[in-house]
Amino acid sequence: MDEMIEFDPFEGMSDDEIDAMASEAEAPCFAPQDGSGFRSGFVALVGRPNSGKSTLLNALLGEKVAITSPVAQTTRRRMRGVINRDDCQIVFVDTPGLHKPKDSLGSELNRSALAELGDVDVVALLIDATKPIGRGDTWVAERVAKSPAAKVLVLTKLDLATPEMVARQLDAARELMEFDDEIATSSVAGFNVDAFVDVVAKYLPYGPHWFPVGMSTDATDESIVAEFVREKVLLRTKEEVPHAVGVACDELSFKKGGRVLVARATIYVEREGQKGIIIGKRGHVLKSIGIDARRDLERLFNCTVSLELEVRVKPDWRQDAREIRRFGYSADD
Ligand SMILES: Nc1nc2c(ncn2[C@@H]2O[C@H](COP(=O)(O)OP(=O)(O)OP(=O)(O)O)[C@@H](O)[C@H]2O)c(=O)[nH]1
Ligand SMILES: [Mg+2]
Repeated sequence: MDEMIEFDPFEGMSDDEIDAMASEAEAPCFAPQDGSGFRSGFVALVGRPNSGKSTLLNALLGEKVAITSPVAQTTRRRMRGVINRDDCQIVFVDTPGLHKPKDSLGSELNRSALAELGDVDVVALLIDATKPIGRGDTWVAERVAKSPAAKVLVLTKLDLATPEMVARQLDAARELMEFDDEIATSSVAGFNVDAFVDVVAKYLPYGPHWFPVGMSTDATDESIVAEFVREKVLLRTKEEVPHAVGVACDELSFKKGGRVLVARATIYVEREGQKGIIIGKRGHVLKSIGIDARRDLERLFNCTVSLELEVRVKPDWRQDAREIRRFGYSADD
């Protein structure tokens, strides 16, 4: 018979030392007993179009990374913005506004926003303090309520609302669903933006940095160029035109040791008439789109920007899943 060699992993340890080792093994990672552990996690900003999600993301980051406009469905790409504090790292996810879709693009935008509900630690439901709560909000709240994440009500645009409006809106929002927390903010006035960070930080699990500390967004330089150009189109056109516009950045490079950004982008529309509107008389609309987009890009990239723009027609691209994906507006991107 083979001789058995007995191995005692606790050899030489006292009972107290063994107990201490066992309780250490059970303790969750990064969670010291004194509560000083590092927290990290994901927070989705969701809500109806125009509720102020992207404006809040920019206010949180302290710089303009996401595009914003009064046009519904401004945001088409989910974008992550990262905040680093000594005690936590919070990844905010800006999502497209939830709405009743009219085309394949609209359905894709909804899919993209709804996908976040199951994937984050906190869902922040943004509700505009100045707009009556309606059936659309009920539809959104029903979906948010099903998320396993903590739910925070964020009343937005406080600078535009009277205290009476705020009180009424809070009551109406509380009727929609049960929230774990609530806060009223104004991104424009910078009111309660930091306090919102404090609120969501409480609901994050203990965890590591998910993104390098110097990284404020996961958006590529190409997508930022395309989106900044699209924002300027949204701000200059009306009715159907803003919705029919898709922008692709065809070329981007940094020259002169990073002091100059050279980019080329194409603005796509669905009809010849829309092309004429975007170019304008003697090209003046397109020129001003380029000037304004360049100014914002120079501020963000902190360098000189050379931007070349072109306008093309791509009939009915909003109904074409392949084109939607090519622009980067697909929920799977
Ligand atoms: N006065 C004021 N206006 C705001 C505030 N937050 C957002 N807005 C304005 O509201 C409009 C919509 O803001 P966005 O941040 O683009 O809204 P969104 O929820 O991202 O919209 P979608 O991307 O279409 O879903 C813009 O014209 C913003 O300037 C605020 O705190 N105060
Ligand atoms: Mg937005």
